[in-house]
Amino acid sequence: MNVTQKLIASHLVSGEMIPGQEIALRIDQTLTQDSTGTMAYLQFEAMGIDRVKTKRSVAYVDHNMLQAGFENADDHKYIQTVTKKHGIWFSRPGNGICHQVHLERFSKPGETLLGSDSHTPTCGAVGMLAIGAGGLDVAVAMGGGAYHVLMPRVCQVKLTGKLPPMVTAKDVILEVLRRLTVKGGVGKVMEYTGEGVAALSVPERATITNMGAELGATTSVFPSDAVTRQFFTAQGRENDWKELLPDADAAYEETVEIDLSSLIPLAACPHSPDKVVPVGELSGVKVDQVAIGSCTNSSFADMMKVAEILRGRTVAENVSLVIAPGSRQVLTMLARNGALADMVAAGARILESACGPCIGMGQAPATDAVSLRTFNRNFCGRSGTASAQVYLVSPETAAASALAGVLTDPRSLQTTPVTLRPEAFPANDNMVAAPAAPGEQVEVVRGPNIKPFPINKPLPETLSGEVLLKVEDNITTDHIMPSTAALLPYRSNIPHLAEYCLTPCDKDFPKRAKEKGGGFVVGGVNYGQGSSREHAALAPLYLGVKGVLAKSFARIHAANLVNNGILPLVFENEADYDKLALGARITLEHAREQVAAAAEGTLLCAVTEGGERIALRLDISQRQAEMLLAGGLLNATKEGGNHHA
Ligand code: MIC
Ligand code: SF4
Repeated sequence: MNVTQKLIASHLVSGEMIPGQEIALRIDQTLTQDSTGTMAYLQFEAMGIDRVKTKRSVAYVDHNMLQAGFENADDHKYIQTVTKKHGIWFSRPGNGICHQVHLERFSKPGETLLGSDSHTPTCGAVGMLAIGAGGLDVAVAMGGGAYHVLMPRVCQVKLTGKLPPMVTAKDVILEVLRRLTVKGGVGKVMEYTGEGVAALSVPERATITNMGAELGATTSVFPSDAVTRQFFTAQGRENDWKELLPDADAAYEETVEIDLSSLIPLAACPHSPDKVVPVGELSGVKVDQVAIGSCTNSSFADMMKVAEILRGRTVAENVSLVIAPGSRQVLTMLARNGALADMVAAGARILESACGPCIGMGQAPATDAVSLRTFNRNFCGRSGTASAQVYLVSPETAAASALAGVLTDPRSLQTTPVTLRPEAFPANDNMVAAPAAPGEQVEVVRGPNIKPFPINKPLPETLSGEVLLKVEDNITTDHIMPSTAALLPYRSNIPHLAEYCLTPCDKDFPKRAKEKGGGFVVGGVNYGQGSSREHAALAPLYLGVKGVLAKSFARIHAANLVNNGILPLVFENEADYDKLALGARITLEHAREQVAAAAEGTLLCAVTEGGERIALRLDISQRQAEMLLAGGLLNATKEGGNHHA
């Protein structure tokens, strides 16, 4: 078996390990962050379960950090108290970005992790099966329920050779994205193999597994080997380590080969992580902002490489350089060894250890600005400035360009930063609050910003409505439910958020949806790529969206739609996309019968006002059909289903 199969086989609750078939997995650990967590805990409370049943569940506060009003602070208080009550660990604000901290302090080779954030696969770097999902799925897992996912195809990424100086793990994953595109990983686990693996440190592996999310992959995984062991020893957690290697005769459904020694510095151009070109082709492009950090590239080693490049120099006059170390552990190390002083002396603006600019929480670039970021997503508008041009690059390219003021290939620098593998990290979990003892009284504090969330009704006999919006390929959840410093404080207030739903595509969408009493959205391929935010289903639900008709869907978003009773309908003939215009009326007669039959693979038939028949597929399991009939997962559970049993 390969590593992925071993992880799945050891956690299989039901289903067969045949690619494409639904399997149920036992979940050992969960994580949430604050922008999806509030909703996940409201849903967990709605399930009426007293205490989590996982081995470890951790709630992080790292996204909604700007406290421009009471809202974010209120949500933090809610998360802190609700987690204490139900047996969940609470990583306090300032402790760091969920994926970085979880990797450092709680990851465990051989275990499963389900997180309400699409970059949860980061912990695949140490041989975990780490998957991103919607908040409701994570709530179910906290309650001891299995996680349902399609058995993935396992794609081996065979690494040979060693990275040349100034070429980094970021360039490896950018190369994979260049070759496979943002939908190339759908339905797959990317498993890294080959002799090149040993040359990559755990944080380097984590950059690769983290940004594997941008391929649309179910997750990415590295073996747990001697390098992993050294990392665990340095974290003071050697007992948490165990070896996990593929068998010598392990088979894979697909193979991609990468010779590390042939790679060069790469950049993803606006506005997609797969628009990858060599940095050299962009050299000389004037840069206005450089942002270093995020869960992709904020490890101690990344920060040290940046500090070394900056030492004794000054950031170019036309550049604003911001740096956010990924965790308090990283920040502590930089403060102790003086690297922080080097960064500050060079003119860097130091941000707290959090997501920050990656999710538009501050540092929105100027109008038309060019912003270089070491992050993982450069979707249009995500930075908070619609006209900004965001490029994704390695920390080395970012630092070199910050000094030069123009996009610069870091190989032109005199310095040759080395990869650091510290022998001991300062491990201190004093900012992770322990849950209350069973039976101990804890009052859950709910601020006025927390509003009830919408719950769907059972599917009616006839589903009818107009096309409220027609969009193109690769629509992201940042289009469906934008996240900016202004909107993130309302993640527990769906009525407010809904006013902005799909507005980057059409500013009149919410108004139209309400006027028409709901209806349908029509999309292209890979609809809903990007984040795990369930709000991209909850806000449409609030506006009356009954179904989305698309050429194909991103995995997490499709699951979120089903969990909320919205039909993710796939065109059987892609050409039918062209037949549907804005305002066209679509009707699905005998919707309940059709949805029930869809689980067996039967096509659905929708009819337009002009009598045109459109064949649609619903790629759902029996379990999901029941959910859609009931009007979503919470209803299905209440009806006595065993979804969280
Ligand atoms: C993101 O990177 O888009 C986020 C913000 O971390 C999201 C979660 C969210 O929308 O809260 C994700 O990746 O799932
Ligand atoms: Fe935070 Fe950005 Fe990572 Fe999402 S991608 S978890 S916003 S740092």
